[in-house]
Amino acid sequence: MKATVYVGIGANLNNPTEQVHKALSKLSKLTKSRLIAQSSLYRTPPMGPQAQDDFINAVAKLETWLAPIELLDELQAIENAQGRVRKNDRWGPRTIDLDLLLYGNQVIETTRLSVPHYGMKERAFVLVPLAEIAPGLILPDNSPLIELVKYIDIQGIQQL
Ligand code: A4P
Ligand code: MG
Repeated sequence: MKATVYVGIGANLNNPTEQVHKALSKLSKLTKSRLIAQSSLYRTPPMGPQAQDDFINAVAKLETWLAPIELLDELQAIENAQGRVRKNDRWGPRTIDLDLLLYGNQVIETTRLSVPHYGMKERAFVLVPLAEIAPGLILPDNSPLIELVKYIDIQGIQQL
């Protein structure tokens, strides 16, 4: 069955702007899927350890015939192809991070996958680009995206 999904993209190493563009290009060619919309790129202050560069963030909207876990596999393959090295430093620097934010209206809790992404409701670097391409979105828990955006701290978020 076809689903509308949103993917959060983040990078802060090795020319992050180029990393985000590369990831968007890969997403536009993803098997069994179609890229419907992409947000602007945003420069955002790091959440977590502050001694790292600013991030470049964006959000992509896709239609996909891939099952959630198949989509996660594809996203991780893109991360790996772009030289993502998984380290133990939580929220540390990365060449590319692709998070499955939403898969239709589904709520998924498995060992490999939590959807909606656990942090998305508190993160300006997710909500702002998401609201740019999906202003009318209602999350699976029935919260309207515009309500969430009203109350988050958007200081330091710069649309490029
Ligand atoms: N996983 C479970 N659910 C999902 C999902 N919905 N999407 C599992 C993607 N993966 C999901 O992910 C670890 C495991 O989570 C995966 O193997 C998958 O099975 P990871 O990408 O290796 O780990 P991570 O991203 O380092 O960890 P975490 O805690 O998810 O980090 P976040 O939450 O992604 O935060 N500051 C700014 N300004 N912008 C950013 O983009 N990003 C982070 C990382 C920190 N600070 C940031 C930003
Ligand atoms: Mg991640």
